[in-house]
Amino acid sequence: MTISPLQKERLKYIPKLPGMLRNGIAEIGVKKGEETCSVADQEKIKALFPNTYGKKEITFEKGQNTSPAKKQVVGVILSGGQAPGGHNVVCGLYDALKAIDKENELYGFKGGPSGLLEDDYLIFDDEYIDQFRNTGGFDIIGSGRTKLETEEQFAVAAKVCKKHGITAIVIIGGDDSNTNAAVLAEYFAAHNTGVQVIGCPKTIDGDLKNEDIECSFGFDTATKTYSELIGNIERDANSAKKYWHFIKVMGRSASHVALECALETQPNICLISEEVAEKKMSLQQIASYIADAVEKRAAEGLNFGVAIIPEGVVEFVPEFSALIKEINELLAGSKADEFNSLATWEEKYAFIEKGLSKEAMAVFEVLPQAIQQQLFMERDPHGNVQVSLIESEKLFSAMVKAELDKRKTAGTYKGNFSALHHFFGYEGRCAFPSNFDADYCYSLGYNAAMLIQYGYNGYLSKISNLSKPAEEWVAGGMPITKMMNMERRHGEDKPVIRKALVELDGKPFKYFEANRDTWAVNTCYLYPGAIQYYGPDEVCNLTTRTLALEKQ
Ligand code: FBP
Repeated sequence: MTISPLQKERLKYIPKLPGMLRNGIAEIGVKKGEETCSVADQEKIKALFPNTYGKKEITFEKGQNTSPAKKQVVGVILSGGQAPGGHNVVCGLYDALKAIDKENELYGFKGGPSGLLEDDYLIFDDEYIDQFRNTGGFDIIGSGRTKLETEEQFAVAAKVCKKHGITAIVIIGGDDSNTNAAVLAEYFAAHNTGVQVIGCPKTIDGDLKNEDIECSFGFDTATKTYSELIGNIERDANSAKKYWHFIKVMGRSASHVALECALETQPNICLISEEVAEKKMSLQQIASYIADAVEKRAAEGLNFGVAIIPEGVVEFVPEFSALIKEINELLAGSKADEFNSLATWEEKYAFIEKGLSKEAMAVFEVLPQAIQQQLFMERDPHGNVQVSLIESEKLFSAMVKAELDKRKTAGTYKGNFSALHHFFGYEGRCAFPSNFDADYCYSLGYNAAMLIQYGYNGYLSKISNLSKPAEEWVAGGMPITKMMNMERRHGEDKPVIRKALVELDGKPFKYFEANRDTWAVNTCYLYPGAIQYYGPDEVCNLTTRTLALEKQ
């Protein structure tokens, strides 16, 4: 097989482990910390997790390895969206298992959690795994979004584990997948299966973080990749001086990705969904806010700019969420067929006008027609509007244009506004992991093997002190139940890991807030360039600005 020169070099890269895991397996001891309790709803979570709740947090340290000798047969699953570094989690896990005992085995369940249920797997060996070291993607075994959440699924999983003599399952996933890992761990413990479950924090969205987990893996590489592209666009904008670029960046719900890209590139505008919700901003208010910057720059002869739009922003606009709710009701059940049987958009529009409340219609009316039609076309299998597919970068640029047209008529705006649109998401999810993600992920996997060896169940592999060089990183484990609270999901109260949204009183947002007015009007672009894998520390071992600011 032909591989690129970079891939060839990256296969040789030796990921850095935390100092405490570098001493050889025989010298890794455990330091037990305090007993834990969940972040909220302690009594309810305790009742739901009687076997796995309240366990102690642990840290590994240089010392005597006291784990009992036991052959391990481990199964690993990649769950959800791709994130750079996933392959290294598997490599770290494999290397540690083999270092503990050459007879240990690692099964990879294919295509996500469904691989476990369907007993679809491969068994890793050196030759296979060596092709994937330090590479992006999840193609080593594939990923999927099947949720492991029902008793029936758990029973099937237990049966598959028994068949292969599996002693532990490692689930590499986001907040939902790790919530399910905790429920599976509880099931396995309650049914005395002897199978442990360990989670690893993955997602480019960066929303699986808390006082224990400093960041999820993949966020570093994905945001560096988007920032490179945004910086290149900024330089193009500043060269041609004729376009406003509206750039949507991934992040299903939280705006961590948008905020990090803004900190790295200093664009003219970056919306933060959490702030939009806090201030209860309407679509028109957002459009006016952007139009103000366009107008001010035009007054200086700067008819160009860059605006970053977080993928999930429209769901945070209260009036828009209310509109979506009404549309979902309007088309519930057989009413969808009635709507679909209407031949023309005019007839459909009349149907919508009749069905929506006055308030919802007022929001609907101001949307560009393409977006109006999208709201009625892109439905999920339950018939609901798929908000994530809405082209919000186009929505806002069209609304800004309409606002500027009004200002032109009023004589306050005299510039030219020409918009281009981009969506950066899939471009960054499978990039070669940065050195940070390569090291972090390898460490998470290696550490997961140590947690298994020491018999822990329902723990998240935890590597902290990440803003420091890898030598000073701290390896250990945290009971997943510690991160849980009760939330309303699909009409039911469920125990879940709390999703971390952007904190408006946190240092990264505060830094952005203090600078954004200057960035809006002046041209302060930063050009981060491509991820560097080789060279001086200052360019190839940088963490994210978010992490650096949080740890200041
Ligand atoms: P995870 O939460 O599973 O890591 O996925 C995050 C994400 O990349 C979001 O940023 C994006 O909205 C979504 O996945 C896209 O999902 P899909 O890959 O199914 O198109």
